[in-house]
Amino acid sequence: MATSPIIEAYVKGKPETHERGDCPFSHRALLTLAEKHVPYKEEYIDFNNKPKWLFDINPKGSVPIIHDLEKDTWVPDSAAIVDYLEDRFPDPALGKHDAPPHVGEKLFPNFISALKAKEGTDEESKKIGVLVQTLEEINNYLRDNKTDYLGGERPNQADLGLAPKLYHVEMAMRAYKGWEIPDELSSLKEYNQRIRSRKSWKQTYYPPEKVVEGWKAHLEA
Ligand SMILES: N[C@@H](CCC(=O)N[C@@H](CS)C(=O)NCC(=O)O)C(=O)O
Repeated sequence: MATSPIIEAYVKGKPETHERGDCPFSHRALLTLAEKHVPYKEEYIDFNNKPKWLFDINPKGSVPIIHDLEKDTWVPDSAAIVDYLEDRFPDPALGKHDAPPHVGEKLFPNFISALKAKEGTDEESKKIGVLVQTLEEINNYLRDNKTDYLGGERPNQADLGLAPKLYHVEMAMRAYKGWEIPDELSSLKEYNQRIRSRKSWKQTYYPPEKVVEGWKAHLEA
């Protein structure tokens, strides 16, 4: 018998076709629900036609947002959501949104700078260099600590925050720059495969094409 959902998770996607969108912040919230085995139901927000209630709950109009159906509590913002879920469903513990280790914290801004840099310019090489340094920081932590996940033997919130962003880095840089994570960063590459083979990842997966399509609009802007 199917378990009734306790949480509704509103994420980027297509409500008509129930297709999940390419949001790394939504992904973190969904991974947290999946890793904690919370019964939840996904609802999709069409970014071209956001419902008015979304702005009443979150004036920024961003997702993810969760609705705790038992407590009738609404929580916007991925960091606040994972903190709420940690208190509400403490087992298994994943830590709060700022759980250590604090590595790769500049990953997303450094990736966006590299992605947006004009092709073939010195600026582009410099920005890709900075991105590689950030990836090295993550790689070296995993390598030196001989650890499967940033959280240790199991993922914690440092992993659930970073892994969806690493997915965007790999898929968007490959598609738009013909760039691959350097082979020397083998601990990072193995880590990406390891976390992507988890049940929680498979349950919350969206294909690389969604990532590529999502960044297209930003690159044309
Ligand atoms: N600080 C927010 C950021 C969330 C965010 O930027 N979400 C994007 C989608 S990935 C969004 O909803 N953007 C609104 C829009 O593009 O209209 C969080 O962590 O939840």
